Amino acid sequence: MPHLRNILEDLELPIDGNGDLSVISPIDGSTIAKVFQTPLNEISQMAERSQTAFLKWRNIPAPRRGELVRLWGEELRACKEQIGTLISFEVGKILQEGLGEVQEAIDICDLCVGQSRQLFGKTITSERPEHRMMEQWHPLGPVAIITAFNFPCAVFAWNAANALICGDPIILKPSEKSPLSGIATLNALLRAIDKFGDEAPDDLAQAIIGGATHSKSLVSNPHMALVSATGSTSMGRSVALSVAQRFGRRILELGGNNAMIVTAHANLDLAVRAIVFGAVGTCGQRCTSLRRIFVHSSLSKELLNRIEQAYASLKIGNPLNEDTLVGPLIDKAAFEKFQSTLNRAKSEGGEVRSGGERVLEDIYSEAYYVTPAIVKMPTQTPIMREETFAPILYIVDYDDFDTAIHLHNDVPQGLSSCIISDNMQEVEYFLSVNGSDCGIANVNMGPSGAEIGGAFGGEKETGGDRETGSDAWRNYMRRTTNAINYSHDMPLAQGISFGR
Ligand code: UN1
Repeated sequence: MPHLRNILEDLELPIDGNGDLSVISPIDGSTIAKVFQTPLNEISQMAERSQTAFLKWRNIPAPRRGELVRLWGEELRACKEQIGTLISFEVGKILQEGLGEVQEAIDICDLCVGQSRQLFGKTITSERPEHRMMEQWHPLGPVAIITAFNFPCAVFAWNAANALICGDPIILKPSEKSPLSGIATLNALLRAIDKFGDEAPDDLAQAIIGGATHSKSLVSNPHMALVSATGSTSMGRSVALSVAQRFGRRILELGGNNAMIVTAHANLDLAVRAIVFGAVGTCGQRCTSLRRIFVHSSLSKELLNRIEQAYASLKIGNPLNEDTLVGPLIDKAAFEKFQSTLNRAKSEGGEVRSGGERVLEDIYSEAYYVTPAIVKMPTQTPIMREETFAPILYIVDYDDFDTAIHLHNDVPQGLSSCIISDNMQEVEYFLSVNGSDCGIANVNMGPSGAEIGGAFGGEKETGGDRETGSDAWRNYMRRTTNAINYSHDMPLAQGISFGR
């Protein structure tokens, strides 16, 4: 078993601090560290310093900014094992997933190094003679990054790597439930900044430790040109209103209620493997976790049996043990929500086929391990339309494909989705405008485990924005459209004749 104290030391994190925020390990409910919250009255000064850093950083050529992100990736490679383990301690995800999260951070650094040489604008043909039009992408300004407890390293890195190559300083506000993994990821960045040298301004990367009040103060600060926030829909709504009030920009990554359609033409071997990882990975605490299945009634019985079998062999326990597949829920509140949701599902006609129990209470009285639940529902009832951040998998039978698509989309959230089918028409329909209404739509795989190369995000109450790869970098820059007249005349657009 790795020694937490050594890891904290290696990652330059507080060990004997006596701060006002206790960081609790969901593994056993023990206190990992007591960190100091940032005094609220310091936030506006931090934002001002970030603005000062911006004025310098925006003038460093983008490929040089990419070099800093390359160094960050190197630093993360060097401490992948430690941060991955710390994520396990702090979030409760299994070590493989903790390491995978750090790998995601390394991958986005690699992507952004290349992207730093490709912040392309278009050249546009002008309707006027001897004119040229083009667009340029300029750095935007300081970026606030507010992360959720479940992905403290990767989601921070997705945003920070993009922001930094785009010429923007960052201020991180990690979740108060898992601040250490975020700070460890930031410390790796600060080491990279040290190696990068004088070209990097002071305060290029800062962090605020605290809760919702801290977030509110950061979000409303006019220096924060972009606020990128991951978390619940209610948090997102308040961020959206505050940022809109001052016409700031935002990237919101909010709730998901991700579903799978298992059609009559499904390969059930693939389906079962995709379902298990999607529904119980990270103990059902990913935005992209699988929560709903619509299965064709001809395969329903067999699928249910096979999922039940697979669930029966899941090893639940300490996420640092090599054979564990399901770690704990983050805290007591999450467990209570898990229970109350199951009770509501039952009252709406659901049958809990397996799971739903608290386990290992004798060993970990202060931690919340549960058996992932499979709930057969008569149809899509109101509880299924809500996101519960826990391993609850609802299964509903369908007879015709259109109904499955309708139920699939008939929820307020729109993050991720998937279909299991070997039938080309079904698959293409699911991917078409009439199919899934989500930001992510996968075929013959689960809804989670998105790669950083694609744009990540979703529609409706998920927020509507995109981060990580593809052209998401544009969110961290501002576009100027330029028209250049190289003639000796002054023709007007639209053929307007003005005065002459
Ligand atoms: C999240 O749950 O907040 O798609 C992010 C996935 C990960 C990212 C999830 N790559 O599961």
